[in-house]
Amino acid sequence: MIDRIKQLAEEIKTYKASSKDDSEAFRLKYLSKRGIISQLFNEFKLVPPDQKKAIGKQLNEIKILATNKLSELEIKFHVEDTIIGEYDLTLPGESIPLGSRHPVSIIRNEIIEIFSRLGFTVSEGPEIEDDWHNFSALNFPKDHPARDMQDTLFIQKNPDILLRTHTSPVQVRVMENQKPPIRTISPGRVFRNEAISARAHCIFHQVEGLYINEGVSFAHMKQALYFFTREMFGHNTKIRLRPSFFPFTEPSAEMDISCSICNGKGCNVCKHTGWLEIMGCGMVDPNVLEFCGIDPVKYTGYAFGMGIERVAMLKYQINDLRIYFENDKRFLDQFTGLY
Ligand code: 2NL
Repeated sequence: MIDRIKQLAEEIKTYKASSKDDSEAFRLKYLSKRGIISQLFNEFKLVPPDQKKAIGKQLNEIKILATNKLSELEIKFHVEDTIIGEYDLTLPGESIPLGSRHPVSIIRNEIIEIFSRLGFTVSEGPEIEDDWHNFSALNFPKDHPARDMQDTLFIQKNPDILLRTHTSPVQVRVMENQKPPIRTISPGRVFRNEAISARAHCIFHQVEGLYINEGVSFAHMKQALYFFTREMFGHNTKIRLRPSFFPFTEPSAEMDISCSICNGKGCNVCKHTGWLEIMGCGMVDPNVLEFCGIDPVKYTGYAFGMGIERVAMLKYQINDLRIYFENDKRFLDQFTGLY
């Protein structure tokens, strides 16, 4: 048997193939189920035990030899298969252009990423809301103008069902369902009954943030928002807070950032003030905590809200809101490669 294997090894080494058919013939002859090597393995069962070790080794070697030879032949004649007429199928294909991420998504992801570094989680909720979650739990008086048909898109009156006008209702639901400490942001689509212009749209996106714990102060809020600003707009960006009013926070403030276009010197973008308004914020009104089942004596919290389109406008120097919703390829293509 040893001699037959030796002879076979010689045969395999010197096997001459000049086509794919020859290569297939090689496979059938040596490596198929009924091929020579398979037959030898069958005969191996009858080999006396004292010879099994030596012959087994030879057998394994011949099998490896044949397998290697076959793959060599297959690679050699593979080309025949890959050229059809004048087409070489091995050539790389033409690349299919990928789409790009929408600037609103890019900025949203960036905001989420920055606040996640401060321990904020992401909360989401329904776009269709009831009066309680969108207005009443947020301390809006019954006759507040925001509740007006002119500002809010209603789906149903009495009981009122509406398209959320901010993402605060998401945070109302978080407060109703979780115990402090609560540290979350809620990005999402919001709806207002507005005439569409360069500065207003009936659909836009917001990120709101909420931190509730024992001993949370206005100073904590300032530092968190300052950190966010420097990460988002660059480490030399300054902030300032101006007193403001929201039904759901007390005290309330508007935050401005120093104009990144003119470095605060004054230009068209900042209307020669050196400052750009970026978000509203404040300490969560104790009424709101109470409405949502959180003890306002034990806990305090800060909250803030910003428009994503507005942040993107400042960052990318976009001067018309409508362009976000037109999906003009010339606009979208400028964000290729950003995530
Ligand atoms: C703005 C102002 C703000 C909040 C949103 C908030 C949410 C809860 C409780 C208290 Cl549940 N406050 N959100 C607070 C202050 C300002 O947004 O101008 N947004 C574009």
